[in-house]
Parts: sequence; C-alpha cells; structure tokens
Amino acid sequence: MLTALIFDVDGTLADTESVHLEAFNHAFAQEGLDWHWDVPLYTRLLEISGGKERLLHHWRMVQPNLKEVDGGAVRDTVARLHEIKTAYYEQVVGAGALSLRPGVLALMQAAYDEGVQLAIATTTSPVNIAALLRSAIGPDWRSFFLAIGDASNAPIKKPHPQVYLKVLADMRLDPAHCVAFEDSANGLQAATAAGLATVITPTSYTAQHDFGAALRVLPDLSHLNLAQLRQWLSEQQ
Ligand code: XBP
Ligand code: MG
Repeated sequence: MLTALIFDVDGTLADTESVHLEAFNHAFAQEGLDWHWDVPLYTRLLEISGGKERLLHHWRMVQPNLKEVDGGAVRDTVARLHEIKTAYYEQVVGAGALSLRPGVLALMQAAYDEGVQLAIATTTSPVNIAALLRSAIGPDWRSFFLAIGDASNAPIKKPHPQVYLKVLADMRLDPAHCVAFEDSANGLQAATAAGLATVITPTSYTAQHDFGAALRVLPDLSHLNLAQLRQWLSEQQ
C-alpha cells in the first residue's frame, strides 16, 4: 500500500543550491564581509544542513576562537546574514529563476489524482518553499500538500529525523506505507531514521554522497510512476 509521498525541497524538487550559494555571497558582500564561498567550498559546507547552521559552522572554521566572542553578537550577525540571504533568494526564485526537476510535477499530479497524499519535509525556511512552489505550481500550490515540515516547525536539522517524524505525525500515517524523496546523505539519514523508504535523485552538489541505504538512486524522477513505487515498496516488506 502506498499512502503518501514526502518530498525534500532543496536539491530534490529543484536544483536550488546554486541560488542559495549566490544568496549567501550576496549577504556577505552586503554586510561588508570578505567571505566568498565558491562551489567546491559550498559543496563541503552542504554537509551542514540549514543556512544559519552552515553560516555558524563556516565562521567557526575561519575564526577558531569564536567561542570567546560574545555569543549574542554572533547569533545576531548570523541572523542578519541569513535574513539578507533569504530575502535575496526569495526575490530571485519568486521571479521564476528555477524550475522543478524533471518528473517532479508529473509524479505529484499523479499522486494527487489517485488520492496518494503529498507532504514536504525540508530544513529550509517557509518563504523559500513558497517562492519556489508559487512560481512553479501556481498560487494554489499549498492545497497540494497535506503537511509541510520546515525550519519553522522542525528546528532540529537533518540528519536528525525530526522533520520527517513531525510530518508523519501530522498526517497520522505509517512510514511503512510512505516514500520519501531526497537528494543528499543527510536527507537520506533523516528519512531512514524515521522508517521511510527513500528514493534519491542526486545533484552535482551531492553526487559523491553515500546512498547505500536508499530504496533506489535515480538520475531524476522523469521515468518514475506510482505503480513502480508500489512494486518497490512491496518488494522490501
Ligand atoms: C538544504 C539546506 C538548506 C538550504 C538553505 O537541505 O540545507 O539549508 O541550503 O536554506 P535539505 P536556509 O534539502 O535537506 O532541506 O538558508 O533557508 O536554511
Ligand atoms: Mg535536499
């Protein structure tokens, strides 16, 4: 039985990380910082889920004595950088800079039509989800989803399973009858720890991750249908 599909956002619904990277660098320039993240550095930094956590991690790397600096000031600076970064990302993505990855919308539409529930489980901020899905699906995008777990209601970031456990609890569904969609090792770990079989579609930022625990690893969702997913779920039960 297949009762729900639960989608990660960044990297899974769309290849968002290049815009996140541009937005972080915009915030650094705006605040007069001499930080600039390039693609190899950002690829490593993506091991830390969540924008604020990633900023703090980087700051600790470049300033190992950060612990001795006033904690409140550090928190405020991270919050300000993240606010500028989020506003930039929302503006660029809201203007239509990104499209959904191949097969995503068709699979969602097929699920919706057949009464298979849809949900989102992401570490990103609610405004980022809205900017992407409003522009990719339309103003009624929210009505597609029975539950949305994000940075505002599941603050402990992946690989912790909190966001998946919250979404499952909100939907009152058994993880054995649901499939998660992820693009990263942190996402896979979070979904697996919540008891979910997980289909992985890697991006150029996550291609080197270990996906040994995945139900399947696919280049994208363009050839995936619900019958195939039901078959894979039944094979592993
Ligand atoms: C993606 C992330 C996100 C974005 C940044 O992880 O870690 O933090 O890179 O978004 P996942 P915010 O796809 O597993 O959710 O700055 O809004 O945190
Ligand atoms: Mg992701």
